[in-house]
Amino acid sequence: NKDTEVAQMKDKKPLYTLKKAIELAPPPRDFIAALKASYLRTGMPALIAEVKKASPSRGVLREDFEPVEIAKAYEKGGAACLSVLTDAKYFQGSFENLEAIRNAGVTCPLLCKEFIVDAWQLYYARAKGADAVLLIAAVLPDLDIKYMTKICKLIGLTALVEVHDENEMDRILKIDGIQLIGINNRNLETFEVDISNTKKLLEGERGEKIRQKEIVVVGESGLFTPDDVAYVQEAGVKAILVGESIVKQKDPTAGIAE
Ligand code: IGP
Repeated sequence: NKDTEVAQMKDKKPLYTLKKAIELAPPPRDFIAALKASYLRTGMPALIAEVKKASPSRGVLREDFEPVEIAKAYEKGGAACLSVLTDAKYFQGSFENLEAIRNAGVTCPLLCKEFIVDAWQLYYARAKGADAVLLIAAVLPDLDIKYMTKICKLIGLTALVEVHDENEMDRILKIDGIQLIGINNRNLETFEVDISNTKKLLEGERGEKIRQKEIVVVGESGLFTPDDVAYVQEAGVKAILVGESIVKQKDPTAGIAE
């Protein structure tokens, strides 16, 4: 599991070496500013395009997977930001992919898509070129979310906090300083996808509070058609996170599949 994996990685790269690397690294790119700029320019939800080879629910999505080529194609195709899977076990991703994309001259801000269970991973992600990280409410207690969002701020990372039900949304809305929330339409336990989840979690008082706090909301998973995008936009999202539908296309510059 992640804890053992992280313990082994920590042994190779203790925190002080990462802190040094971060001091020397180029400044992070502003993930939220890129989303807002894209939304303002197009009037459509900003696209966070995901570089993902495989997933536990769908298996290998693309045999000829070339992460750098896909990232460049996404950027050319108008993505505001990119999400790069680094988890090896379930998604066949890697930090090498993240670094390679960063070093290939891609200018979009990069989200490191990893199961974060330990603050050390935040420093590691930043050292490997990430501009943003994912914090999953389903696996992190409130205190960890608070602590980790503070560290993110200190080291210049944007935290995308992911929720998938009302209870998680309510927990996160009580925490100060959250700027970016992702609503996952996929249930991580059953893998069932239902895009009405985005709408459900933005209704009523919850939506009200999100607008008050000026939190940017990302609709995540299971988006395939322009109708899907219009539906989540109507629900109130300013950005979408799309993997399968675009990674599978012959030409990933073509945007969302019809
Ligand atoms: C993308 P899709 O259905 O377009 O491929 O989904 C993204 O939302 C999904 O990969 C994802 C994910 C996650 C993966 C959302 N949250 C957490 C790993 C871990």
